[in-house]
Amino acid sequence: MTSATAEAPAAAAPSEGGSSDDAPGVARGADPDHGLSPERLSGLLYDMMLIRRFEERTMQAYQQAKIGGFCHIYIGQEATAVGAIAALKEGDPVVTAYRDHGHALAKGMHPDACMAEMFGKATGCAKGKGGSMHMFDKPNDMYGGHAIVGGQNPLGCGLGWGIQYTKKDHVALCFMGDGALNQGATHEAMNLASVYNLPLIFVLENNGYSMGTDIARGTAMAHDQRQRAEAYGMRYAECDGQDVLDTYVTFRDEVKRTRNARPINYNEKTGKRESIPTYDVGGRTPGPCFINVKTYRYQGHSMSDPQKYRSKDEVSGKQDVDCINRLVAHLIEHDLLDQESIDKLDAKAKDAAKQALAHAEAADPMPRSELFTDVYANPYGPYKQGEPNPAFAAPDAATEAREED
Ligand SMILES: Cc1ncc(C[n+]2csc(CCOP(=O)(O)OP(=O)(O)O)c2C)c(N)n1
Ligand SMILES: [Mg+2]
Repeated sequence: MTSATAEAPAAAAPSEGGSSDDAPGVARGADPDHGLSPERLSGLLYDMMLIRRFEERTMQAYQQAKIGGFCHIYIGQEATAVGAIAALKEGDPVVTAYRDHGHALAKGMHPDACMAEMFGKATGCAKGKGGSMHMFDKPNDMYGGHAIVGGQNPLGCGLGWGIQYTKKDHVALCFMGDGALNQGATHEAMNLASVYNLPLIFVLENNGYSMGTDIARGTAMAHDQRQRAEAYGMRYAECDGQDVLDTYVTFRDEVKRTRNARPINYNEKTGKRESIPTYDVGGRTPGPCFINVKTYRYQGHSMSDPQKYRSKDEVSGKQDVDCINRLVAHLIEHDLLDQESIDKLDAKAKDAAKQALAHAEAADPMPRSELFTDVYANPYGPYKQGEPNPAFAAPDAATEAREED
């Protein structure tokens, strides 16, 4: 979770700016606990278990038609959100795409609010108006959940710029899928982040597919994303997204490098740039960064996907290096956690998921009076600024009760 951030221990750091030649993996010569306390190691495991158990319940509820609309399952990718977000400190903002339940939970959203949102209930994080793709949680600095592919990337720039403008020492994480790589908005955002030297990390959740399209079919130079980052004068790193410790260590180091990004050649007094910035292929330290996380989703693109584009063997091969099993094996091998404690964590995650489902089922639906709130500054629409549009006026209690009959 976001709040407890480990101080960077003597790290088996990836080389400056990362390197595709580094063999990613937990065994980079560092201590097996990577300087993390037993509580923090248990926290990483629990957060991944919670996402998995929560989404198992989500799939069940979807199949029973209790959840409507599109629903994209994150199972398999848990180590990405958990490892990356564990490297943040409280107040560091996150924005992501529509496959967002894992990020929301890792950022500290209550599972009840997350499940109720999918059920369209009043206690959902967005009062049930956003659904699965729009998990938003301002108190935990989770800025959504965005359905337009690549649409979150300019928003990530906005978060980074806001941090810089208000002179806070935060870092923004902007997650995107590989399908977003070729969107115009992504290139615009990467360019701006570099020109302004924003405290922003673009996180490529590279699960190899954009719906049913293999990354290599739709993305030029898919095998070498370093060049994309370097084209914008940005640092580049990559990690094994099925290994939460490798992901954590990579983000810990890059977050540290990015946190102090400041405007380049900017005169505080005149408010002007005094000279034209120069760029290196390795990017600036501190400055924005692009991290390529190699991961994999086990389920289909959404809840309705016959998955004809990949073989069962391919999926089971990836499940063999599952992020949860891998951390469990690592913790046991190095005597960092015993089996009994691990079983307790899983039982706790199962209980939390079961409770979230029970909460969502029992919660009240969003009342009709909320239909036009949080949509426009003028709650009844942009038709006549400052005056409620009578056609959309909230019904009185008697009308609402009649309509429910
Ligand atoms: C601008 C835009 N174009 C097309 C779509 C339809 N669409 C929804 S999801 C998706 C695939 C995106 O894949 P990726 O970014 O790799 O994310 P993943 O599903 O793998 O998490 C597409 C093309 C969309 N939502 N927005
Ligand atoms: Mg993808």
